Amino acid sequence: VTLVAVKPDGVQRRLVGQIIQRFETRGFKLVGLKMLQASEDLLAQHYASLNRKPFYPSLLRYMNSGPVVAMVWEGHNVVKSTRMLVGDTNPAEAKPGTIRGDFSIHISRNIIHASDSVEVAQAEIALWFRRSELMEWECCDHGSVYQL
Ligand code: IDP
Repeated sequence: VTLVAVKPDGVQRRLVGQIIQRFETRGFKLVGLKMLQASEDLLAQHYASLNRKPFYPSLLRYMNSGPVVAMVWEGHNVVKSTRMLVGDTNPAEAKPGTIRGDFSIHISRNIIHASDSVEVAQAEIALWFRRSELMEWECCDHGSVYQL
C-alpha cells in the first residue's frame, strides 16, 4: 500500500478525477480516500525530513493553502509503480505520460505527493489515516489484473 495525495494546486485545478482515473485504470485498488485541510502539525510531521531545506516554509504554506485529497492505493509493487506514474519531483524532468509530466511545470507546484519507499509509505499512511478509514475489499477483476 502507498499514500498518494493530490496537493492543493491539483484540487484547485480540478485534476482529482483524472488523477484517480490513472490509478484505477492501471489496476490498483483504492482502499482509503478523504478530502481534508492538512494541519501544520500533520504537514510538519509529513515533511520532517525536509525541515532544513530553504523551501520548507513555503512548502508548508503551499500544502496548507487549501484542501488536499489523500488516498491509499493497494497492489503489486504499488509504491514503486506509483512513483513511476507520478514522475520526477521536478516537473521539468518528469516524462510526458506521467502525472507531473502531463499536468505541471514548476517544482513548487507539482500537484501530487506519493510515498517514496515501502517504509515511508507505512509511516505516512499511519500519519494520514486511521485504521478504520482503510477498507478491506476484493476487486472482482483481480484474476484478470493478476495471474490467477
Ligand atoms: P517528492 O515529492 O517527489 O517525494 P521531495 O524531495 O520529498 O520530493 O520533496 C517534497 C516536495 O517538496 C516536492 O514534491 C515539492 O513540492 C517540494 N520541493 C522539493 N524540492 C523543491 C525545491 O527545490 N523548490 C520548491 N519546492 C520543492
